[in-house]
Amino acid sequence: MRNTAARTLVVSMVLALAPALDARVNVAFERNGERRAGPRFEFRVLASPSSSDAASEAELSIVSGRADPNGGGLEALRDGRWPESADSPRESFFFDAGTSGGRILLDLRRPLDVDRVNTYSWHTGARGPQVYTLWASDGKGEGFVARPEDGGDLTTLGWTKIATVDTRPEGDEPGGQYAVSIFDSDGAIGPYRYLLFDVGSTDPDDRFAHTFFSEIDVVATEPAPESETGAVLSFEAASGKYRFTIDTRGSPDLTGWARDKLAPVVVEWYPKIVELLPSEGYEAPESFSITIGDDIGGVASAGGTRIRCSGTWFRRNLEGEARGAVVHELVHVVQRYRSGRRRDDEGGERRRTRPPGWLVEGIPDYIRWFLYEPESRGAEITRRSFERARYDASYRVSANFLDWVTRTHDKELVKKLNAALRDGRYDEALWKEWTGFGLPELGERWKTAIAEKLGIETAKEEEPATREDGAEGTSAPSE
Ligand SMILES: [Ca+2]
Repeated sequence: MRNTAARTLVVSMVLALAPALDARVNVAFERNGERRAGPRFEFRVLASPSSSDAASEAELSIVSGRADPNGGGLEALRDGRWPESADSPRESFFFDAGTSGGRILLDLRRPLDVDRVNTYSWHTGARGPQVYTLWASDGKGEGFVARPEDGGDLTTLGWTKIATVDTRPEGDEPGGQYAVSIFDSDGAIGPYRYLLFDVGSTDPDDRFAHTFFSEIDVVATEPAPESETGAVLSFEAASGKYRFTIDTRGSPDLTGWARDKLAPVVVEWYPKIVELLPSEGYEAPESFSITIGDDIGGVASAGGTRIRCSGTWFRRNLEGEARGAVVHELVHVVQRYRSGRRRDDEGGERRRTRPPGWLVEGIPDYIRWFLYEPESRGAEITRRSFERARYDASYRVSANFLDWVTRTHDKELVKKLNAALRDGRYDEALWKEWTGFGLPELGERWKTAIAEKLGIETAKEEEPATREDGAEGTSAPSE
């Protein structure tokens, strides 16, 4: 409430209020003329310099330009003290006479929510007003240059222009005590670590016209932790060949888990899945996104290159099936099976076969349960699930069937199936071609093998199942 009131005052009373580059960023400044300027550095509206702001702990350095050796150095700008008279070089910082100004870097040492940047100056002549451009950066952008010495476009070096400041009075003597306040009318200016003051001369015809800066204050607060706000995390896999993001803004408390536990699995397994499922001329998507949110229902789903995960389900299964569910969806991102029509080599149209749903879901569960987490034995057929087990029952039951055919008949089965499905040439006859058995017969042989393993044929009376049935536990992820 106090802030709002203060801003209203700023608008009505300060010398000037200029809209800056971002529509919400304002530059307010106030000048104490000769009579009012005094050692108390008090202004009608704007605050006096502070000794307890974030700049006190910041690192200040000159990026370009030369400090006037008669000045007090950069330390004078953050010591919370101000000059006691209008011409106090040792308590001020200013660029050297005869130069065109320079750049001052203020490093907050970590990203903070910057609410205000205040700058103060004092001199009786052309060294009183302030002329500078304020740039800011969180230091995280691609190609960020922390110390841009030369001209050129700073926006291409990871910097954002915050405001241009020019407090020179028109048609009046420039001397006086100046306070500048840069603020956002709608909250913080932004989460920034670096502030760059690109300082110019106040009069190109006067070689001494360099502002006597008294103090720089940065009003900033620690940003809310990611576990409260969530984040959009970026990652690379296969040395940068693949890129993906994980957006946890819908489930902020899962941010740490997403970064530390989920991302490494995706980094390792996405390239592996691409290798497992090649086909002629096919390039798997190079970027995809994973969104985790409490507003997302079900378990997880994939649409194109977008994976969506239910935050509420994931939260309950972090140590269990959560990561495997994402591995399953990653397979969908790589599969890219299409149905419909396509043109054949002669330009004629022919119908593609529609990929059977049990294979569309069985292949992801095969990779998940038998390659990614075989130790979990999550796709085993048990005595309890045996009767209802069919090779085309989809998800983990079909995965079990695919694993059995792979082990007993064709090590390349899933690779070949995937290629046929993706190319739209899948045909049930392929099973006979690859294994010597038709699909229904393979299904029977698979069940017979399971029965032998479980001792079902020899058991006269089935024992009651006592353990949790892994094959029909948690609902399997759906596409
Ligand atoms: Ca200060």
